[in-house]
Amino acid sequence: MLGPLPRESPQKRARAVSGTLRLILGDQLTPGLTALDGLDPASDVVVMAEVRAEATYVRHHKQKIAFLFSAMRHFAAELSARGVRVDYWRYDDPDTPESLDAVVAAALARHRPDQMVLTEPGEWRVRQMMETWRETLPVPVHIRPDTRFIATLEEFEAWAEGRRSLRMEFFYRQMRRKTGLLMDGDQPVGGQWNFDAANRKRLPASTHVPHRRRFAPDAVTREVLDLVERTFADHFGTLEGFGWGVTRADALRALEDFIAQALPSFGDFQDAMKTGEDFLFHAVLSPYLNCGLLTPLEVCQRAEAAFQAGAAPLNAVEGFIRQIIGWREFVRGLYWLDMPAYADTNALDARRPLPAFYWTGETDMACLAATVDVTRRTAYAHHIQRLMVTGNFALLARLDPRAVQDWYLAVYADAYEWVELPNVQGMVLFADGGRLASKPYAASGAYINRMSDYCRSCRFDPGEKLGASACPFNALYWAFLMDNEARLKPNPRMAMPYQTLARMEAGQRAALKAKAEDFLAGLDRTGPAPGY
Ligand code: FAD
Ligand code: DLZ
Ligand code: SF4
Repeated sequence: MLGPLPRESPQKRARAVSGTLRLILGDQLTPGLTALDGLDPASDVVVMAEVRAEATYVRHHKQKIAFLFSAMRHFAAELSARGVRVDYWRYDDPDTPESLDAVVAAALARHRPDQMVLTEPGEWRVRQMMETWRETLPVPVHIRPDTRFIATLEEFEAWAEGRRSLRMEFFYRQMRRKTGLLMDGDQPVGGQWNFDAANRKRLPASTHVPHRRRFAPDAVTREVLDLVERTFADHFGTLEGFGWGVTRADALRALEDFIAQALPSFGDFQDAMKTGEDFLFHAVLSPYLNCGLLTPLEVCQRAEAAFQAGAAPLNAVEGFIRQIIGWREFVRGLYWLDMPAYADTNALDARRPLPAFYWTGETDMACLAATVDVTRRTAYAHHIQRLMVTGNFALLARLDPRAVQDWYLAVYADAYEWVELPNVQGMVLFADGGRLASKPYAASGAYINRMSDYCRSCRFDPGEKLGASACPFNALYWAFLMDNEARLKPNPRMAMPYQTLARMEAGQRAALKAKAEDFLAGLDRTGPAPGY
C-alpha cells in the first residue's frame, strides 16, 4: 500500500506547483508513449524505478531482470540527453523503496507535482494499483491508453461482443483491414488471408541455419549484470552469454538481422525444432516489442517492405505479420476482456504440482531437457518449444494452471501477464474451456519426432507405446483423451483421435492408462525442485 504522504490544501499545492510527474514502467520504454505526450521539459519530471516488488513478484529469470534494468537505464539516459528531467531510482541505492506504490509516494513528496500522468500497464495487478492511486493520492492521476497496440481495448470488446468463442483468424482480418498490411484494396494480397498450409515443413538436415546477431554487454549492462548476479543469485537461469540488445538502436539492428537472415524461411520452418539451434528462423524480437523498444506496426511494415522488394516470400511475411497483428493483439484483447476470472479458469480440473525438471532440466526426455536448457541459457525458447514441448507436457500431465503460469511468466525475457496468461490458459492448457482455441494442442511423441531431431538422442522411442522404452508422451496422450472423453469427444475437431481411440482394444486402452498413471506417480515422487 501507499506509504504516508503529507496531504496539503489545494491552495498550498497550487503554490508549490512544479508541473506533471510522469511514471514510466519497465515495459514502457517507447519515446512515443502516451505518458510522455505534451511533456514540458521546463516543469515536468519523469520517474522510473528499479524495485524489488516488480523484480520478485515471480522469480524472473536473471537475464530478464538484467535486460530490463539495463534497457531502463539506457532509456532514462536517452531522455536526459534530450533535456528531460528524469528521477531514476536505482535498485542498489539504499533510498530506493521496494515497490512502485512507495516510489510514487516518495516521488510525489520530492517533486510536489500538480498531477500525475501514466500509461495503462500490461498487467491487471498493476492496473489495480494505479486505480488505488487515483483514489488515494492528493493529486489528480490520469491513466492514458497504451497506443502502441494496433487495436484499442474498446475495439476488441466490440468485436468480441456476442461471440461465445473467439477465433483469432477473424479478428486478424479486421486488423489487416485496419492497418492496410498486405492488402490490395479490400482484398488480401495473394488472394488468401492465411498461408499456413504452405508452412510447417520439417527441417531438412542439410538446411543452413543462419547465425543470429547478439549484443556484447556495454559498461551499463556489465554493471547491471554484476548487480543481478549478486542480488538475484537464487533466481532461475544463467547470465553467462547474455546477448540481448538494450537500446532502441540495438533492437532496430536485431530487426534488420531477422529480416535479412531469417524472414525468408520463417514460414516454411515455423514449427521446426533442432538440437543446438536456439533461434532457427524466428524473429527473437519479442523482448524488444514487449518492453517498447520496437513497436508492432513498424516491425510489420518492415516485413511487408521486404516482401514488396522481393526479399521474402508471401507465406513467410503473411505468417510473421499474423503472429503480431493477429495473435499478439488477440491475446491482449482477450486478457483484458476476461480478467481477473481468466487466471482462475481450470476447465480440465488440472491439479498436479510443477515437476522439478521445469527448473532443473533433469529429465531423460530429451525434448524437455533441450527446451529447459535453452530457456535457462537464453531466457528464450521459440513458440513450438513453448507450446508443443513444455506446454504439451503440462497439458497431458495435467499440471496446475497457476504453477504453469508462474513458470512461463518467470522464465522468458518477453513474459508479461497480458501475453503469457492467454497463451498458457487458452493455447496450452485449454483451461479456459475453448475460449481461445478450438481444441487442445495435445500431441503424442510422433508429432515431436516429426518436427524435430530430439528423439534421435533420447533414451525413449517415439514409436513405442507400452514397452520399457516407450516415449512417455504416447501413454500420456491416450490417457488424456480417455480421461477427457466426455468433454472433448463431441468436439468435431477431435473426431480423428477419438475414432482411433474407439478402434483400440479394451486391453490396450487399459494398458495405456496404467502406463500413464505409473509415469505420473513416478513424477509425483520426485517432488518440487529444491528452492522452488
Ligand atoms: P516469432 O515466432 O518470430 O513471432 C514473431 C512475433 O509474433 C513474436 O515476437 C511475438 O510478438 C508474436 N507472437 C507470436 N506468437 C505469439 C503468441 N502466441 N502470442 C502473442 N504473440 C505472439 N510471447 C510473448 O511475447 N510473451 C510471453 O510471455 C509469451 N508466453 C507464451 C507462453 C506460452 C505457453 C506459449 C505457447 C507462447 C507464449 N508466447 C509469449 C508466444 C510466443 O511463443 C512468443 O511470442 C515467441 O516465441 C517469441 O519469439 P520470437 O520473437 O522469435 O517470435
Ligand atoms: C518485469 C519488471 C521487472 C523485472 N522490474 C521492473 C522494475 O524494477 N521497474 C518497473 O517499472 N518495471 C519492472 N518490470 C516490468 C513491470 O513488472 C511491468 O511494467 C508490469 O508487469 C506491467 O506490465
Ligand atoms: Fe521427447 Fe518422446 Fe522424442 Fe524423447 S522420444 S525426445 S520424450 S518425444
